[in-house]
Amino acid sequence: MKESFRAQWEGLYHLNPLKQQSIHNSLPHGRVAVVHRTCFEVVAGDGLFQCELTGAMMYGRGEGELPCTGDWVIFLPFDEGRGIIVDMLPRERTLWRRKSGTTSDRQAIAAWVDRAFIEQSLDENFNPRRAERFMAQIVEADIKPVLVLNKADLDLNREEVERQIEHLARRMPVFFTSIRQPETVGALRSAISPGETVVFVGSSGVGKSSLVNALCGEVLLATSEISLSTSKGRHTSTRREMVAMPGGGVLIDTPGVREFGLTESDPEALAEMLEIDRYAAECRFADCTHTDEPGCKVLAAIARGDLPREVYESYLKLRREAWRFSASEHEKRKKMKSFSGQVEVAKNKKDKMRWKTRTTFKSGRR
Ligand SMILES: Nc1nc2c(ncn2[C@@H]2O[C@H](COP(=O)(O)OP(=O)(O)O)[C@@H](O)[C@H]2O)c(=O)[nH]1
Ligand SMILES: [Mg+2]
Ligand SMILES: [Zn+2]
Repeated sequence: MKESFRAQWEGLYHLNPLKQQSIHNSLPHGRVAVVHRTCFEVVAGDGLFQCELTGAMMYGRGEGELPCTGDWVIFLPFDEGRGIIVDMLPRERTLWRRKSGTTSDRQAIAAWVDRAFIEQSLDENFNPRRAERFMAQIVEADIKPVLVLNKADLDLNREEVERQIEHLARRMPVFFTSIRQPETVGALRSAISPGETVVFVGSSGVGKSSLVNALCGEVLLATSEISLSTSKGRHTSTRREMVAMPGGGVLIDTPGVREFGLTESDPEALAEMLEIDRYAAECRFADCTHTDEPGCKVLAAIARGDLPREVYESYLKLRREAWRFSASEHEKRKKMKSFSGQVEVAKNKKDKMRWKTRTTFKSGRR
């Protein structure tokens, strides 16, 4: 059992040097494979552990700072296959989901990600605008994007699709896949290097879980078909999000993510990603917003038909969103400041009171 476990996770399990920075560095560490409500399944050097959090871990952090799939945690093992998480290593390359539409609250989806596969299916789900949005957020998180267009067996006009993603194909690798065409799955598999962590993002139903299963050559994740069927033969009762692909690579499946807003604002990076910067450099004004200025070369490129209007509109929308987000972050920090200010004032008052009582007491004794 342990042997096969080791073989399966070989390539995933290595020492994370950041562990040394933790005060708990004498304990074992591992990666979170899936988060249940309060239980974290941790993959470690000698097996899988079902872990809970210590009180300090649970209450000392905001929701966005709780361990997510892919995170490295340090845990105290007890019993067979059980443990308590006492610390979490500082995160790198994290993918976030924005929580409730307008606020800037965010929740971590996956951490320590090297590449994100933006998956869409070649039916009504295909949407270059959404792919642009995903690409923008992924690149901002310092993760490399890949576009995976699945269900290539369906007869969507391939040439038309290729025309619509021309600009995206210049920014990231593109794969056309189908779980019914093994050679396409094989091509994607050979693009995944040993030891790298790949997260699958995209709407529900595009075939993320199916593709992860196909890449691994076995049914590790429940797909919508399996979860709908009542067939008893299938054994997918244990939910997983992170799996090891035979021959290398750690794959993280995610449920359909709808709220996937930009969390940082870097209009220049956006301009580069959507190739607005090609024209923007020549605008008459250095601070041109490319909306109504005279001598704007971006607007000229649209008029000439060199820059697709949809891409430009995508750019404006993402830019607005990024600004709105950074504005709300700013608001939040301001509120926090004034709140801690009030706490200070209250504390000073209390100290003074205490001082007063004490002096009265002392003088009373005299
Ligand atoms: N025609 C076709 N159907 C697919 C393909 N990949 C997945 N599906 C089907 O799409 C549905 C959703 O798949 P699932 O993996 O659960 O999608 P997820 O929600 O993204 O994880 C299932 O019925 C799959 O059988 C494909 O390449 N071609
Ligand atoms: Mg799924
Ligand atoms: Zn301009």
